[in-house]
Amino acid sequence: MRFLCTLCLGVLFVGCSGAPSRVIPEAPARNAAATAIEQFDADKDGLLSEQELAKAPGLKAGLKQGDTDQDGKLSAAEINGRIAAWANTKVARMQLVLMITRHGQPLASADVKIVPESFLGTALQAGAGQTNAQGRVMPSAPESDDKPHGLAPGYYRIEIQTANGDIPAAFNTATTLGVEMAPDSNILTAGPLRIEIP
Ligand SMILES: [Ca+2]
Ligand SMILES: [Ca+2]
Repeated sequence: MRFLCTLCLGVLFVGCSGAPSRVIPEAPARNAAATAIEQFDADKDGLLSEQELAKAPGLKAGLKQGDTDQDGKLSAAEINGRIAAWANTKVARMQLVLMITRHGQPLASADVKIVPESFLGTALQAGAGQTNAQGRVMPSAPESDDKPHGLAPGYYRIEIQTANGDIPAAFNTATTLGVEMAPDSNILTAGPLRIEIP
């Protein structure tokens, strides 16, 4: 059934098998939105522009989804709106499927880290995984009885590295890649997130 859900939706919602969803305490810090503004609002207008969000690729990935007044920027209220939306879904963890290619070919055996944006606090756990021969990976945070495979809703940075360390910094130490893990994320509902490394 889990497999079927993945097929149908591209994104697996915990609880889609009909079992009651459980809310896991991987919740963002209460002051997360204010911290984000504090960290990234370089011009001090109280809003985060696309340019300012270059330093927070996870949040930037959620710009379109969170920008309810459509001014091209995120306010603290808009970020709080997304955090509330994550909580309202009562989804504990969701699956992220990545397809990674380099020079157009599947990138096998690459280590992938999915790191929560630091302003979210310490409750969210980072995910990890390694690509298979097809360049596919479904990273997961550490699992336990009440924490199934996958990632809690949130804003995450994506870091990709290989054993010989030859992947450009824009894909790892200075990553420009991010994702908003949310059931209504327009990135995730489109299917696997495809990443091409030059
Ligand atoms: Ca600003
Ligand atoms: Ca806005």
